[in-house]
Amino acid sequence: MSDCIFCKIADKEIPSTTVYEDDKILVFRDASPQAPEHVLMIPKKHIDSLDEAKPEDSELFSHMVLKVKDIAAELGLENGYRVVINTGEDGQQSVKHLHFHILGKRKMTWPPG
Ligand code: DGP
Repeated sequence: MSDCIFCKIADKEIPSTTVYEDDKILVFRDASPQAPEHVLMIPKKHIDSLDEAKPEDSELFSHMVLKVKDIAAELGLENGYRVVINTGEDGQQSVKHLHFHILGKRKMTWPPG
């Protein structure tokens, strides 16, 4: 999508700090970190949100979920971490390109705000 900021990050039109990359996904540091470690995992393919998940993307989604623990290990999150997928208006999703927040290096609270 030409006007999508995360597509532009995936295409390297907008710079970001890459933590991990392969042919399907990019992991980069969040510009507004909410924890000492805060990265975003995105599919390179544009998908608006989790609400748009389709069966044909099941391989991509399993790849993303299974990569989380590798990223967490690389970031040194051996004490635990939180994965957040804000979805839609009530979920406070501000960027309409599916992304997993991976946050760590502090004790999280519950319930979320
Ligand atoms: P959400 O509110 O769940 O849609 O999260 C969007 C996140 O994206 C938010 O934590 C800030 C981050 N973000 C927005 N624009 C940029 C950007 O241009 N670069 C980076 N690295 N992060 C961004």
